Amino acid sequence: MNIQIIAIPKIEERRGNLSVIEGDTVPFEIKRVYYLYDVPSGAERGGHAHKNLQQFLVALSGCFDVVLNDGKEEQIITLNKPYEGLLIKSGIWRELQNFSSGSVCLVVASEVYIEEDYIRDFEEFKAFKIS
Ligand code: T46
Repeated sequence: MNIQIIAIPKIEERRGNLSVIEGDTVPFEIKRVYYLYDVPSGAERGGHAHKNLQQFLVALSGCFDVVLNDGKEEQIITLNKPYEGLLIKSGIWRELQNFSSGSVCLVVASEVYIEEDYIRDFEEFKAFKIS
């Protein structure tokens, strides 16, 4: 599947840790950053794929599961470390679930927000994958 776990450099000090995402951390030019927080227990996010967008997801706090589907197979990745992230290339259906209390999901994106880039219907996604 076209995903990858990428380590984020960590600078450890007695006064705490610092991690930085910059140009060479992700394989795309960073155009947008957003984050999911205050996700209620049992709520799910995502439930779509992107035609072009690449994204890098990091659990800045807490943990959650990312269910990925490339049209052929499903894979579940649990994110729970602020010093590693999940690169999701284009054309992959994702659902985010099992958010722990207080969790924060940082998303670093390769493009600005374009609603036309979304495929929000799973049947449409499967048709997109075989076209
Ligand atoms: C993804 C997961 C992890 C904006 O106005 N600008 C933005 O940059 C984004 C991301 C969203 N929005 C609006 C569009 C909707 O009215 O915010 C609302 C919620 O968006 P959405 O339902 O797409 O949110 P999630 O959490 O289901 O999905 C988001 C990303 O859209 C998606 O690409 O992979 O987070």
